Amino acid sequence: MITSITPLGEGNVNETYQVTCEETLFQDQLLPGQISQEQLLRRYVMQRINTTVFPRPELVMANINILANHVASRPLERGWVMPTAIPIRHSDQTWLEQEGQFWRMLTFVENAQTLQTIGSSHEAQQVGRALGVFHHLVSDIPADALADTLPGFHVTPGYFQTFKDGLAKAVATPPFSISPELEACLEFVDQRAGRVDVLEAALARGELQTRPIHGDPKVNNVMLCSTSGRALAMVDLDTVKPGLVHYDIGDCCRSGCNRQGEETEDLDSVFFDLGLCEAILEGYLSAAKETLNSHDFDYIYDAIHLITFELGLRFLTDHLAGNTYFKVNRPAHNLHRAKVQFKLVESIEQQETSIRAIAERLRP
Ligand code: GN1
Ligand code: MG
Repeated sequence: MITSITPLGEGNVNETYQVTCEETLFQDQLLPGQISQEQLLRRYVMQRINTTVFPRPELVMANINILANHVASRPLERGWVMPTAIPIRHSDQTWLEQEGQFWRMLTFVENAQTLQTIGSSHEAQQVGRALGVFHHLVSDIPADALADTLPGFHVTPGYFQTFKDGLAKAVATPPFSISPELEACLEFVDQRAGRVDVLEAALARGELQTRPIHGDPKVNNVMLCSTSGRALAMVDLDTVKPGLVHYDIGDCCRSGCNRQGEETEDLDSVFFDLGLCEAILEGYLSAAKETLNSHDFDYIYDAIHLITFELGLRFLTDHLAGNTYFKVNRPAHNLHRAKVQFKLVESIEQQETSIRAIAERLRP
């Protein structure tokens, strides 16, 4: 019996709910120590997939099932959990389409919590380690076994082209005026146009390879044990697909090293925290070092810089398009989000030498 359905998380794309069910278990189904009524409450994560963003949600579910089958066949790190999809009653199908809407239910990671921002280097280590464990775990899934659920997702030159097209369209659609705030953002982007293909060019030269990636390893997609603080799971598996692990490494640092968080109003206080960066990378490499080669280390700085710029560009593009992709709570929300990311980009650029030195120090 369902006892409650409440909104969950801070996602910008899907709609997420926590569903609590009271389940009657027979004596032989109880786990050791499970005796009270309270412990028979079971939680699930129910989501309505945003089909504008994910036009083929059945491929998203297929990828999640590939992960589930993959991890079922191997020993996992102590306590590590991979969320799995719950099939609908009397079927193998793990989603339900009703009135044109796409719903699915996932297992809930118990005794765990997420952080919105990182407060200590121990937390940073664990967030980095979570991504490392995840990459290590999926590193032997052939990249082409996974569907590309979002073609173009994290291919920065593609986002740059979409931005240019969107800007041209907005300019040609009256009434359009460029505020000084927008002007500054456009100039900022223009100055960095020559760097958008740094990772894709390395891929084309064969220095980097396509592998399974998480696609959205930001801080609040890592579940940490509520008692020990140890990383237990990476959630939000919708963007798992073939790609460059660099976008993941960069995104984890982008998100984790911004102590103010993506939604801060206080632009002046935004900076990239070098100490947290070192701890995230240390944690990451403690689990994933053997999946990386020497070229991979060469591009760590570029990855951090590029994904931060890319997210700013995506917010800016959505602002120009009238906020059709990311959920917003005010018309200029995406413009402000873009400015936060661009502030972070500036801080990353100012610390380029130090970030490169950290990557060198951690090279095996
Ligand atoms: C979106 O919906 P959410 O919050 O999990 C976005 C990510 C961005 C993130 C920024 C599919 O993720 O790429 O990094 O917002 N996901 C998609 O907060 O576009
Ligand atoms: Mg996400």
